[in-house]
Amino acid sequence: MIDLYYWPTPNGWKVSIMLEECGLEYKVVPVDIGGGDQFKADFLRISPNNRMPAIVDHNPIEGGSALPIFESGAILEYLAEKTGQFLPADPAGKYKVLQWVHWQMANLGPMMGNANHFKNYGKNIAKDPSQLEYGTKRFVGEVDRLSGVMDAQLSANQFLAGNEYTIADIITWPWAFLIGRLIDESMWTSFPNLKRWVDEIHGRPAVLKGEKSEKNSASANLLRRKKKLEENYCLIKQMKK
Ligand SMILES: N[C@@H](CCC(=O)N[C@@H](CS)C(=O)NCC(=O)O)C(=O)O
Repeated sequence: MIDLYYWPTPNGWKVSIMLEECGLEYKVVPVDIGGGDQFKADFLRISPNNRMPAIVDHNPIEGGSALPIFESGAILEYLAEKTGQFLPADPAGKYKVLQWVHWQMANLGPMMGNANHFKNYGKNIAKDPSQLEYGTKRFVGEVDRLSGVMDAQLSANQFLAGNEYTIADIITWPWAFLIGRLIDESMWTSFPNLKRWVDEIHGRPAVLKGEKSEKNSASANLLRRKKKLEENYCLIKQMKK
């Protein structure tokens, strides 16, 4: 059994989609990042950078004690190695895929996160809206450039790392899927190959399940509500003392 420390965001979906694709059994442990769960000592022991997703594999590849892993790139590589799926074993094939995995981790994810911060989230934080202008221009511009990089690659290949669906696609899709929402839905017309790939992957049953299955959102919400009830119950008990 694998514990998935999760909250429904693009970085969380990468791992829920991978677990669904691999057919692995997992239990969702909600990390309510709006409520501060990522700073709790128990979680920091698993993920010292106070970010989800993270996993704990109770049956690690080579046996032994439970194995915690943080950072979605490392998690996907580990699950691919564990199951022998979505990552070729031969070095040439493997690094063809891993270079795109690292590309996503260092480029698309951070640039989209920052673009979203300056364009949307920052409005609630910055006192002066002009403080957001340069950041918005810089990071939205980067997302546009990166969309072009993917579009060019996908004009010559069915998938990001060639003709096979791999962890490069699984790790990139949850962010790429949201580019239109972040910039403008009209951007898709400039990147038809990217759009073709986004739609094709969205049609995969495991992607649909990983992205918004009952399993993830319902159990995350249920567990969150249960936790709140327990916390409230503790509060009431303390107040009565
Ligand atoms: N590079 C990390 C990024 C993870 C990340 O940024 N997670 C965000 C949610 S999408 C988070 O946990 N944020 C909590 C916080 O900022 O305190 C990965 O890919 O695993």
